[in-house]
Amino acid sequence: MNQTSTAQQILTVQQHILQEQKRFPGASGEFSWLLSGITLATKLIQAKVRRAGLTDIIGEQGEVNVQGEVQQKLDVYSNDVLAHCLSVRESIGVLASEENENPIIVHKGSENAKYAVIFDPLDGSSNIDVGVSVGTTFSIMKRPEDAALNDPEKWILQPGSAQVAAGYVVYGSSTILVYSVGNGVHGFTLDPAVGAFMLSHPNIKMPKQGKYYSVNEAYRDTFPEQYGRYIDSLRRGDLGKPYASRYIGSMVADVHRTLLKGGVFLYPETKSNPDGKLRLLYEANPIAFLVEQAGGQALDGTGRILDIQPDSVHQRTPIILGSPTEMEAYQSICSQQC
Ligand code: AHM
Ligand code: MG
Repeated sequence: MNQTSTAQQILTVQQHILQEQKRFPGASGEFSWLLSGITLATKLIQAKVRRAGLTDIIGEQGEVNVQGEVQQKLDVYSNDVLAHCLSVRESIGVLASEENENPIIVHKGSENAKYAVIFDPLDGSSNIDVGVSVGTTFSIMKRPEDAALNDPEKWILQPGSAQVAAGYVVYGSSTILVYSVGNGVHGFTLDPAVGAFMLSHPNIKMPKQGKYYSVNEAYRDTFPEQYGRYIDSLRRGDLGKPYASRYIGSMVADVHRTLLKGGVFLYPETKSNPDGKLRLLYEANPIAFLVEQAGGQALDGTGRILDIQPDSVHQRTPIILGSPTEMEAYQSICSQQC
């Protein structure tokens, strides 16, 4: 390989975002500056995650968040870092996080503030103490024209189809950022030697069919009935071969595998979580946006996740997402009884 072809293959996420931005006439650069806040924060988070166990950062913070869950120290650190890196971006007017009860207004009064960023700073954080992958998810909404600066809920209570960008970072055996601005899905691997996210997975498309289903099967008896029949059908091999199961218990990691390898991931209603466990605005919506952009589908059991009109910041939703073949099979079972 000569030097020119090597250089042509090197594309950082910042360069990619700038290229994407050129598609929007009159783009000022503020959107790429906004996204660079996310890439900077997630690099700082991954550095902390990589050192968990070496510093006094694993374990519980001693507080309970708005969901009634015990906050881990890394939840708090990740939330603070994202809030800091994003609140210095002038184009952002509202921040909302899994870890904060209410959305935060930033740059109050600035007409330049036109985006809301909604995030889960460290999803799956209860896995940190045992060295399992965790992740960050983010969703970006544009301020509706009729939304006042001091009405942050109106900025963020929009259906997922209104997202202008969404993505996640998985802190796994490597650190990978996956994002979309509605023009395909692109993945970047952090090169730790240079501290930059490099394009490693251009234009991700889900395989038409995979070989895994991903669900917490311990709750199966409390799922709505169609899910049991669906899982049985996958195990029997009705789609051509019997499926195997993979479940990490960290949504970002389970979804990342499903995006790359195909298959299906589901977290339906259960007895202890009758509305599902995953949160619509900062978990289901960004993931559904990416899955659809990659050629898959994401449903709440019957309807499209991205069509749900939210009514509260932390509302939950059941979810089933996956490759075309698995989702068609689910819908066919559902059409008989759902
Ligand atoms: P969290 O946001 O409090 O970390 O919880 C969300 C996580 C997801 O990452 C994962 O899919 C799910 O909880 C696992 O739940 P369960 O242990 O019930 O299977
Ligand atoms: Mg979460």
